[in-house]
Amino acid sequence: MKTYFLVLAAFIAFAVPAFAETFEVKMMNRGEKGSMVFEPDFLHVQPGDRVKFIATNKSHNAATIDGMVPEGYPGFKSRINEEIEVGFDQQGFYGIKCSPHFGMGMVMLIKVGEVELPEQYRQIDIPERARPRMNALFDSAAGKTSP
Ligand SMILES: [Cu+2]
Repeated sequence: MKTYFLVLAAFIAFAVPAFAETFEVKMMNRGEKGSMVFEPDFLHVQPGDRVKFIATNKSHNAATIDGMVPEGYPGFKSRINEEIEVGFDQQGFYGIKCSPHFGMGMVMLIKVGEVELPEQYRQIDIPERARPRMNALFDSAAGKTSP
């Protein structure tokens, strides 16, 4: 039984990257975790997967946070109210903000592949109200709590 499970787990691990998925993230004025949120605010995807940012409510965008992207990644920034789809080919962690509501804590985190959170991400200077949400996301990404 145990051997069977391990074989099955190995099969799934190899099989998954073959099917690129597209995930949807809503940009909302109010969600389950309060006001000005990405929902969900944490995604674990595989290289090649895509994330579509949906303008559920107006006046939001999605942009990478400076210093919270893998080395060499140029970053992205959508226009306000724009619905964009971003492909994530490079493994690593991507901190995402809504530019107008960064100061109100509108952030999310995307983990691509099987990687450890770089410790320097916790040192990046972000607005005071974004800090507790980001720290919670870092902790859940590190497996300390569930998102
Ligand atoms: Cu916003």
